[in-house]
Amino acid sequence: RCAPHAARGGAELELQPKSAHVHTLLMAALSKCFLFRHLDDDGISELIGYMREHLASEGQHIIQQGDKGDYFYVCESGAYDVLVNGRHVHTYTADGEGSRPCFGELALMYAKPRAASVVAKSAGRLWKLGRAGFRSVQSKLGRGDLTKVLRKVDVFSSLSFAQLQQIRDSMTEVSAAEGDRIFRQGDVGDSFFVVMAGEAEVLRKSAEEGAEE
Ligand code: 1OR
Repeated sequence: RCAPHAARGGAELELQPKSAHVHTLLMAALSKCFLFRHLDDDGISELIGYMREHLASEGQHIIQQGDKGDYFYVCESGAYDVLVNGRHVHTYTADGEGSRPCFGELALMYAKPRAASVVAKSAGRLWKLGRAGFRSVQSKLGRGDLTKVLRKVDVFSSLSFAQLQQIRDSMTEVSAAEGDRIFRQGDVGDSFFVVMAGEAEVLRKSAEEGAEE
């Protein structure tokens, strides 16, 4: 396949072939990742094409807390410490036994600063996916895929395919401009939404302040 958004994403959206070994391990890692569970194997293969190798050296800061999000990472080998405000909270370890942890999704998904720092505890090999690749695949949902998304929603999990198609057919497409309110906290809930393209930010009033955060 060719890269349709090459003009916008630049080099990041050039598909780069991977060895069979790397393809298999990335396919296994990404299909387990909840972010990509709505994608079929072709969608995941496209993501893999957008991924780039990152060789980590011991002590290297892969992610710095507070930075803008640029990449999402899959660990092929090595161990990676997660620090929040300098405090160790977790370690990701790729053990060669099929455990290929992923990290760095939060800032890309929610357009928020990095929530933690990630530091290589040892040398290792990572695969990284840039924001443009992440977006281009996230926005590739057609109407057929909408049924697949609905199937992943917990409250719909007991419905048949025909029932899901009925729900899908009763859905209408709405467009929003930047800054538009989709709904407000406290409104009567009469619709639910699937984000087909773009980003939606969730704001909640804190109990004391009453200001949205
Ligand atoms: P990110 O894009 O914010 C840092 O960049 C990444 O570290 C983050 O995505 C997650 O993928 C990963 N809190 C925040 N980020 C974490 C945490 C974490 N663990 C891993 N990451 N924890 C809460 C600490 C109060 C630890 C939970 C075990």
